Amino acid sequence: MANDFDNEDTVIEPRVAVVGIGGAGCNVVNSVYWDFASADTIAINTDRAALEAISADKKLFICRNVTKGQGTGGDALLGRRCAQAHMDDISDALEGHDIVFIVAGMGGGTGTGAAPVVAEIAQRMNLITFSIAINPFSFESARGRAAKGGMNQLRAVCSMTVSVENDLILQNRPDMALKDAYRAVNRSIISFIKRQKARTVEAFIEQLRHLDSIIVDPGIPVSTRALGGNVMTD
Ligand SMILES: Nc1nc2c(ncn2[C@@H]2O[C@H](COP(=O)(O)OP(=O)(O)OP(=O)(O)O)[C@@H](O)[C@H]2O)c(=O)[nH]1
Ligand SMILES: [Mg+2]
Repeated sequence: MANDFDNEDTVIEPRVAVVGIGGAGCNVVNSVYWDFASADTIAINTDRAALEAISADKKLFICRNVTKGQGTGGDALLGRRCAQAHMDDISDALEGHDIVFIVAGMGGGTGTGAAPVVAEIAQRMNLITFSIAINPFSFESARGRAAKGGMNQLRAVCSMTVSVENDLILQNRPDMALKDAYRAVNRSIISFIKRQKARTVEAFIEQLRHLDSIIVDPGIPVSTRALGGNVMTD
């Protein structure tokens, strides 16, 4: 049976999700939501009010029986437990996507604790997963050690993890207000996501185009979500 790629007009669009975790991650997702339409946005937080204040295609309030909905107060173990208590909701939200960008600020409790859990779920679902970890300003010295721990955990589960330094923005503009500094860093994260998304989508489509020339063992499942159909395996 000929596959869909015999027809050059076939449109293949892998589905992309940007997942923000905790305050910083959700702020980035909010900007992505208003900035470009070609990615689904998923916001995850233990803080109900913060989640309500932002826009996203899907919001996951992860606090069931763990916090009172007011964040973790910087407790990364609590953030991890919250994500673990909602693993099914997280995989349901990721379902149907092919490429995922996970964004979280390190040093607080939710992003630091929950982002590695989300990255692990995405990897287990065989999604192409990028993690973007925002390192706190060095003046937030108490958060440095927790941030390092979160970053190491993220790297251990997701090889495509990049770190973004909040500090860098203040090197050129030391008197910038914190709010503006956050915005500037978030803008550069969004540019990175756009560029990386374009590259990854292109590579993804190219690989799918050549699927018919790849010998696949019968019985080995091949992800064909983006095809919207089945690929023959013999
Ligand atoms: N670039 C950027 N950094 C941010 C932003 N908001 C917070 N941060 C940084 O991210 C770190 C973690 O903060 P949050 O994301 O608010 O923490 P959280 O994950 O919500 O954790 P808890 O509130 O403790 O549960 C902070 O120490 C800041 O340095 C933002 O909008 N942009
Ligand atoms: Mg928070």
